[in-house]
Amino acid sequence: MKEYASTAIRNVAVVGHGGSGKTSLVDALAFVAGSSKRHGRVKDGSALTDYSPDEIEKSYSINLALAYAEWEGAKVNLIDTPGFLDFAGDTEAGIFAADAALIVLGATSGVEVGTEKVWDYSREFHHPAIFFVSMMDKEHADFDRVYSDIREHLTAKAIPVEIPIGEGPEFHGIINLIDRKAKLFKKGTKTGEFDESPIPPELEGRYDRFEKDLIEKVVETDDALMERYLGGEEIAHDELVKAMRRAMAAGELFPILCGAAELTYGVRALLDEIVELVPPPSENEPVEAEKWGSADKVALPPRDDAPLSALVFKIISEPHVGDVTFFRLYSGTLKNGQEVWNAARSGFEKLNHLSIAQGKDKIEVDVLHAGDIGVIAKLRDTHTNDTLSTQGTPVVLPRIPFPPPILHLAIEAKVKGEEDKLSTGLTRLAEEDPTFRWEYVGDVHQTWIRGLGERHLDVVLGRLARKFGVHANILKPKIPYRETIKGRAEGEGKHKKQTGGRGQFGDCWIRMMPVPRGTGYVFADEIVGGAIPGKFIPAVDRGIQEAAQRGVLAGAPMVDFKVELFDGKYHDVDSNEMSFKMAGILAFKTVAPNCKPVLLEPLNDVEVLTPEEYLGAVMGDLSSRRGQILGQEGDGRLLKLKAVVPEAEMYKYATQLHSITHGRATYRATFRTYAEVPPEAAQKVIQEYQKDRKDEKEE
Ligand SMILES: Nc1nc2c(ncn2[C@@H]2O[C@H](COP(=O)(O)OP(=O)(O)OP(=O)(O)O)[C@@H](O)[C@H]2O)c(=O)[nH]1
Ligand SMILES: [Mg+2]
Repeated sequence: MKEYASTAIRNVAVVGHGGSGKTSLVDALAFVAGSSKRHGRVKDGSALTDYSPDEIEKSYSINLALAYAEWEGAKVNLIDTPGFLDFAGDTEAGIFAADAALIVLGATSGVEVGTEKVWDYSREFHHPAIFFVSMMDKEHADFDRVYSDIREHLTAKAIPVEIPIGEGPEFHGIINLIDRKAKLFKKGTKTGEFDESPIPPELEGRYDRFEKDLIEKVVETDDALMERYLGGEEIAHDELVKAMRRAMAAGELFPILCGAAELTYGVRALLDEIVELVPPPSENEPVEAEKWGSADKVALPPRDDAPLSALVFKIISEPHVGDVTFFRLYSGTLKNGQEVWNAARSGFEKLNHLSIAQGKDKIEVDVLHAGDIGVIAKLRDTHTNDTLSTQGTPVVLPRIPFPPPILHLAIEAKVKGEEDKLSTGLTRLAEEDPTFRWEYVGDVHQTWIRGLGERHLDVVLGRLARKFGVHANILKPKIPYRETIKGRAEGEGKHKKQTGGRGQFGDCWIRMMPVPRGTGYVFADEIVGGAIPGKFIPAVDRGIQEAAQRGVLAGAPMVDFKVELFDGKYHDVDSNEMSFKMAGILAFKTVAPNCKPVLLEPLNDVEVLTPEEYLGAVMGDLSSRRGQILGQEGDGRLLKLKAVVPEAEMYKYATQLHSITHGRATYRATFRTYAEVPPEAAQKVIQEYQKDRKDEKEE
């Protein structure tokens, strides 16, 4: 493997809507360049970057994966990312680790929800972007429509630098608008070979229009060029490319190219443009890192002689290999076998078999230069988002902002007794995937898993079965209700037992009343004159707390109430702590039902991001879920709708929202507060609880 200096590297994240042709394009880029020996296909499960067993089974990408194409003296690192929003964590990590985005669109589908998402991500990180309209060979392919889609939905700064010759089954060539040449693909070509020819006469008019648009867009970004252009001067090819490169780096211009990845049409031109237009890491601004253990910042320039810094952006466990760590080197060099320092975990890691990845294949290298992307197997204790540096200059790089989980399901091990295996597996999977979390929710006695969508959680459960041998049943998550009281009352709890010798005796009088929401539980000792000896009073308190774990309506914990213990009786011989605890339990059970108990439910703050056309449908659906609409804000193409919705009504919301908005809307729900359940809904919950209890008793 040749060594590539920082100036000869290009880091490109290949992104786009699900099924837009990213993986096929990555495969074609690596194959056409000669860096990958075989042209794989998603359909056969042989695509370079869809190699995990679940990807092969499902024929879509789940994990980000790496490939490279050596072209014109440069090494183009390609990060293939998944298009489904359920795996947006990897998409975001891939864009973060790259220097530019290659946004793939299907020639028949144009801009879709996923395209909008990746566009937003790439803007968030201020990455230059190239659009590639793929699948030009598909029936109903329409380049002009995709172009106007991009302009309308994403940016007016996008501009074609190529136009197709023929569309759909007639697609057979490309005209480059800068070098005035037509490329006619050789039928049956395996590596995108073409014959160069003059522009076909019937396309000259169309060509002239696009060429003029392109030149005008480019000179607009450069005052000096603009002046010369308006003065009637012809701008030379090299000058245009230079201006375009600068404008692209500054986010002022986004070139559009086209082709058909599966036929390898247009792939050579795309490689040319990537090498020519995407800035190498050596041109990046220094990254601002934190000096470990201090608030000081250090600027790390993308140079070999700068202190070492590398960010781990993905860890995946691969069959026969174990954990493979993907990292982006931001500064300094890395040598095979070198020892590095993980400051956040205070540990050294030895980089044995330092490699780069071509899909699942790992190619060992001697050294990597600043800006390159590499992989390493079997690190001891390094996690996604950790920084590798040296102990002499310990630094922490900016972290990838992974999206938080938006949805949860409850699960149980299918086979009783496998609970430990289940939790071990879930813990490992959560380490591997920063968008996946799990917890045991004591309130409802259920194990909850959280992720970005049903497809995401489905994949996680598939891995749980395959890698850890635990099969799980999916359950409807129970709602963690609470109970509280709205009135006050008082009463007695008397525990008395006479069994032969020494008996048990405890008697207490309590008063219960509500306290403000969020206070929890308050106990006041108001005993005067020793009606209950001081040593027994904490026992009464404990008894009440224990009883309050199961409220009087639906067995939910009771909260936000105060108990005043104001009187009682004791017996010199028979009284003990146990007796007074029992008295406390009985007192709670007697008094609480007389205090106007009510059921509380968790409410969520819900934010839905939706195109305006679906606003009515989204609002209607939220209202039918007892949602209270708080308002809406304009946010460019999308509107942000804010509402408060009971957790109990959120079940399968992701699926419903997807279906009423054709996948165009996304949402985020976060716990807001507990509030009283309206009487009718409360009645249902109480009845269900009582029915369950009856069933349990009968069993
Ligand atoms: N006709 C035609 N089909 C293509 C082309 N490129 C990809 N496809 C097909 O489109 C489907 C999706 O392609 P992928 O490469 O898996 O798309 P992707 O963007 O990686 O999909 P995700 O990873 O799920 O987001 C596959 O069935 C491919 O065979 C193309 O250039 N022409
Ligand atoms: Mg893919």
